[in-house]
Amino acid sequence: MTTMTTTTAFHDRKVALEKEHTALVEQKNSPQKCVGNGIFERYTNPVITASHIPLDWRFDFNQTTNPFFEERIGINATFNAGALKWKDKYILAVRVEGIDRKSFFAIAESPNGIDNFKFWEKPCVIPQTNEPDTNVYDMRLIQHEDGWIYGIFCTERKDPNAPKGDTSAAIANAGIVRSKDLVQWERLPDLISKTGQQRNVVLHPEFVNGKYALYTRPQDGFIDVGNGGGIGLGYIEDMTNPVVNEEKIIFSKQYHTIYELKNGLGPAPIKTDKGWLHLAHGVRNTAAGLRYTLYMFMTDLKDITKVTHVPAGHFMAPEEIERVGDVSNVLFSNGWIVDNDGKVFIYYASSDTRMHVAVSSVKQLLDYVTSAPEDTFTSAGSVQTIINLIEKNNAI
Ligand code: M1P
Repeated sequence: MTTMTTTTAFHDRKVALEKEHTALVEQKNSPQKCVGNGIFERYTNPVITASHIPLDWRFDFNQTTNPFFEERIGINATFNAGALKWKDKYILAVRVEGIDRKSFFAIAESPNGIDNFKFWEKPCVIPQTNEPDTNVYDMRLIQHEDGWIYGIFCTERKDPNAPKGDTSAAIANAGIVRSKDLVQWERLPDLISKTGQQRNVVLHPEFVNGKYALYTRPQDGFIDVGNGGGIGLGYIEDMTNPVVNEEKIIFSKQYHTIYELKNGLGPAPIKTDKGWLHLAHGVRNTAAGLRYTLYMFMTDLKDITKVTHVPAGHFMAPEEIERVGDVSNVLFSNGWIVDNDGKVFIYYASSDTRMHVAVSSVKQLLDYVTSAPEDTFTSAGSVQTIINLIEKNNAI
């Protein structure tokens, strides 16, 4: 290729990519046109995809060292984002996964919560403990009443006891950072619990009897929860020495439900005058592999170990394009934002690939959680639940 051609290649590709990127990031979003279920409204476009990642994270802009304006660093996926309303902006702490399979965190902000999510200048730098993380993911952002913003995430390392030749055995635990500005992060020790591995660990936003309350998900193995599992609750005296001595399972996995195989809490719960609203994921096995759906439940305002309401089945399941991705048939959420007017932005990822938003309100979610029928755990029970509704309607 002549100098003239490389010059043209560099220039043309740079201009075209910048135009394409700006159009994508600034694309307006709108609710899907269907009437829907009345509980939430899905939005048409994903809010963040791998293509939203800034060009200067991926391309060398020096014409001498990158004459063809080739991509130097590929991004594979953007998903499982923590969320926070901060300084009037809708903030996502996105799990960005490079083509090298490593995940890291990057903050993106939007002025309205539904579109125009733009990444901050650089990805988050997470300080290491004495035992460096191999991979980090799924950060929950929690504004705690102690004044810190906590980021609780999964840290994964190779299992030192893996048999020779086993290159995939890993150990998962909860890593903890905190910040006042979402730029400088203080790394605290990883969670110390007695129940094996941990994923989906979430901090309750308020003190409970003067202690930090932590939702956990103990598991025997890296993928399989084994004999463990369920959403647990434990207490910590001091986040700089995060020892949980006891975990009480407050929501177990259960036979023939959408959380038969495992479950895990999503974002930190939302406080309402009727109780704490929770969003979680449930996992069941199928001939086509694991299916992850989202479900909701409510716990008592004063006794957060007490589950008071659980609508049967899923709250949200993968639909259309959401079904397809790197890990297909998965919806996962670890972030939602409540506005002062009660509007709730539910940020969810589909198939470990991209981020979406659905919008609801505290009133709608409370109505759903307290009025949708609970599981009867049998087919005959499900039929009776439907008949009860038909007869109620007939009586109008
Ligand atoms: O691939 C689906 C999800 O699997 C894990 O979630 P869990 O521990 O509940 O099974 C996590 O790796 C999560 O990031 C991923 O989305």
